[in-house]
Amino acid sequence: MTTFGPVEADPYTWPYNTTFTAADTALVCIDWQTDFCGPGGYVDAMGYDLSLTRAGLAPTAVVLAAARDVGMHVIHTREGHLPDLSDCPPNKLWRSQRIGAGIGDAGPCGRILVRGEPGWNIVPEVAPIDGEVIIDKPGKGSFYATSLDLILRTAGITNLIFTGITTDVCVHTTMRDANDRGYECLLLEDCTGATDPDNYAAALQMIKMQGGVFGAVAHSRALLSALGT
Ligand code: C5J
Repeated sequence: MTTFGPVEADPYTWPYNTTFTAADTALVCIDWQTDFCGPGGYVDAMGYDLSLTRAGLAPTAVVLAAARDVGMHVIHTREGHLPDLSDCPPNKLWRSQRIGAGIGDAGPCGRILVRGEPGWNIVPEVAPIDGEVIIDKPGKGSFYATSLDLILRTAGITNLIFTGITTDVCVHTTMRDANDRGYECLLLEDCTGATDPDNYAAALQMIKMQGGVFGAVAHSRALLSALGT
C-alpha cells in the first residue's frame, strides 16, 4: 500500500501523524447538487450569486480524478427531503418559505430540495461513479440521521479530505462533527465555496484557529503534490 503525505497545509502539515493511505482516507464531496450550485436550484431561488458556490467545481473535478486514480475512498453527500416532507423540520420549512425558496415548492429544477427531483442531483462535473458511497441527509451535517459514521468505521477510514458546498454551512457542520468523532480532517480551500465571500473566509479561519481546532486547510495543489500527481 502506497503511503502519501504529509500535505502542506495551514496551520500544520496534514495529517497530524504525517502519512495517509488510499485505504485509510476518504475524499468527501459535500452537496455538489444543482440545488446549491446550478441555475434554477435552491441557492439560485434564494437570490445568491451562483459563481460563488460554483467556484470550487473545476478544482474538485481534478482532485476527484486523482483520488480515483490512487484508489482512495470517495463519498458523496446530498441534502434533500422525502417527497412528503415528513423529514423536514417545520422551522426549516418556515425559514425557506420566508426567503422565497420554500422546500418542496415547484421550481425550474423540480421541487426544491426534494429527493429524486432534478435539482437534488449532483452536477455532472463531479457526479458519483459506480462503487462510490452516496449519503442522503435531511440536515446540514452528514452524520445526523445517516450511516456515514458506521460506513467510515467499518472501512477503517480515519482521515477525511473535504470538498463541497457550502463552506460555512454543510461543509463546516460536517467537518466539526467529524472532528469531534476523532477523524483527522482537511478542507481544500479552492474546492469549496459559500453564498457569501466573508462567510467563506471566516469559515476557513475558524478551522485554523487554536492550532487547527477542527483540522487543517490546504490548497488542492498541495494534496495533488502529496499524491504525486
Ligand atoms: C445549505 C448546504 N447551505 N449544503 N446547505 O443550506 O450547505
